[in-house]
Amino acid sequence: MTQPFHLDEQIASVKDKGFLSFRTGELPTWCPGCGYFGITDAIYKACLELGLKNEEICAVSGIGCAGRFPVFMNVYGFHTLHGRSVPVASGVKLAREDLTVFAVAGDGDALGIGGGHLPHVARRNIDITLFLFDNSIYGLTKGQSSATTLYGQKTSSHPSGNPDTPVNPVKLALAYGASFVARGFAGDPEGLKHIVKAAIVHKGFSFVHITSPCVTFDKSNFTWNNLKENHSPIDTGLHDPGNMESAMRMAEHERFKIGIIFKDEKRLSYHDNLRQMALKPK
Ligand SMILES: Cc1ncc(C[n+]2csc(CCOP(=O)(O)OP(=O)(O)O)c2C)c(N)n1
Ligand code: SF4
Repeated sequence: MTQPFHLDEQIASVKDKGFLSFRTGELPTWCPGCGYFGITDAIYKACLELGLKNEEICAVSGIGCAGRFPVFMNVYGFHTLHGRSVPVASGVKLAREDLTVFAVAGDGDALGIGGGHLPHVARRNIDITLFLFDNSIYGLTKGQSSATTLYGQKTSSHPSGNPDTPVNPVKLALAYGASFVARGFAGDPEGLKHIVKAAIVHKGFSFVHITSPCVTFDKSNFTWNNLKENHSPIDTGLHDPGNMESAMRMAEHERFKIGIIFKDEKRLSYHDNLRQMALKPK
């Protein structure tokens, strides 16, 4: 487990510099132009604006380029096994309810090898936020097809085209019963910041699907140009995030709408549920 103040001298030099206080002194290992920079920036700023302190946050990741996130955020961190950010983050939250806990995962991490953890964290409504860094490819291992790779897309594992149908991350999260579901875009860090703040504040399991380009291994699908062209904000006058049917329709037909798709504020979080059950006569 990394410690939030392990780079004391470097941290002291960025103290009082707003969101930079969430930045570690580690040099980025991400490729120039990778969408993950914009996501990280949005998360730093959201935490700053919520008034969170470094030692009040724990970021847990799996393995992948996205998995490097805790190395770059000056908070408590776990860089765990591929696919296991959600169960480890759940464990941290169960042991330390006072912490704001993030699970960070790529599309391979969260929806491939780790996909089996999603229904359980959602149905238990454990109060963590999952940031799904979705670049629709395996970045770290050099461009193999992932669970969200487009049908027919040429990748290093499918040079003639991906024969598999991609999963729909938002539809999955809704179907599993996540009490907060939203989509953000790495190219809109300001909009993403607002979504991240709402997700953190939500009491219960928050699922944030973030589309992001892998500039090195995907030259055709999730490119900056394609993503910029296709994304647009949700029309809040037309969509009610309290309405599951409307959220499901959006998940199915509006794959690039950005904003809060679903929110159930009445449902008890896991800890609140336990407390309420303890009060009931035996
Ligand atoms: C159990 C296990 N299986 C496979 C791997 C190899 N591996 C490391 S990262 C990764 C996929 C990375 O893709 P993704 O999760 O989408 O994250 P990205 O690198 O795109 O951010 C794989 C298959 C591993 N480290 N551990
Ligand atoms: S390989 Fe892709 S996902 Fe990984 S750092 Fe480079 S651009 Fe980003």
